[in-house]
Amino acid sequence: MSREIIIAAAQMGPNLREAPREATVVRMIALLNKAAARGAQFVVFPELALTTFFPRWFMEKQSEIDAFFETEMPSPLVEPLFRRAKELGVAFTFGYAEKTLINGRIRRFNTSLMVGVAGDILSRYRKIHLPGHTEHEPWRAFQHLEKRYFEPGEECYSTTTLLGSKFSMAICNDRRWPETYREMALRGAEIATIGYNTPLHYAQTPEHDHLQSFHNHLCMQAGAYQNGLWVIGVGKAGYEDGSWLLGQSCIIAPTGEIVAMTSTVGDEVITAACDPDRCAEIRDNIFNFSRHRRPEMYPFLSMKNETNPTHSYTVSYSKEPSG
Ligand code: CDV
Repeated sequence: MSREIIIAAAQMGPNLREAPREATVVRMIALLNKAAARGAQFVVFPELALTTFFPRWFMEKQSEIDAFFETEMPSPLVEPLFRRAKELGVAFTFGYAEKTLINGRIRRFNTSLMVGVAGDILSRYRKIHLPGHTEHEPWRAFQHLEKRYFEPGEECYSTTTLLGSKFSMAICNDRRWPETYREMALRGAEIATIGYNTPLHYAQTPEHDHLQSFHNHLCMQAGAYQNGLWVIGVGKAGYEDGSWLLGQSCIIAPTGEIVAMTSTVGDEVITAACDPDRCAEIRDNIFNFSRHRRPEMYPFLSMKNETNPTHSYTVSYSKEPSG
């Protein structure tokens, strides 16, 4: 029996800072309806789907920063999205800024949730690879203060069984790291979901700005192929509060082929029939881990950066004071 799942990537256009969050949720529900009308059983929304990409601004007042965070989920504002998905019997994943109390300490994470067909939260992922910097760097056209506003997630990638398949979540910058896909695949994941907000301008190496789209697909297609995974990469796109964000959201087969891709930088749904059994085309053959992989020959992979003698290379290459 086929385990095929119809998956939708629900790309979002810009969320402007002054846009009420209710209006954003209305747009997400419209995308959900459109996806369901096309038969989608699972819908993937972008990173920080409820707000503008606020790490682009340096803000000193914690109350100003906290205005972008959610303290409960589903919050009353987001509840209509959960309710509509449940009515439609559609599972979904989306990203948001999470503020939470852990052992008496307030913590903030860049988080995504996986929500099942009955509207229940099945799993949570907190972004592991936080890009950017912690201090205000006025030389940049805009800031990338994820390292200031969020703490890195402390839980490893995990898998969630849903619709008869194993899903794993990652967020934006995670997609550039080969370890992300390998860890997921070693855990048996068959479908990786990755929401992103990627500015077209990269301040440290602006000579790479024209490569943003290429690098986006390069890393996700390689991750899919080298690990025999479906990859669903979904952006928040378009001109958002003074910064152009990359679109080209896509659904990638375990062969590394893009099987669906958006063609606008606004709200747009694409779908594909994703058969998890196709992972075996890769995993039973060219990347059969148990037959061909040689972990004992890759000892540096398990070393921490500071104990790895080649780590100084990356430090000395940097042109600007921070990453
Ligand atoms: N939201 C992100 O993680 N964005 C990064 C940018 C800073 C390069 C990304 O990897 O797309």
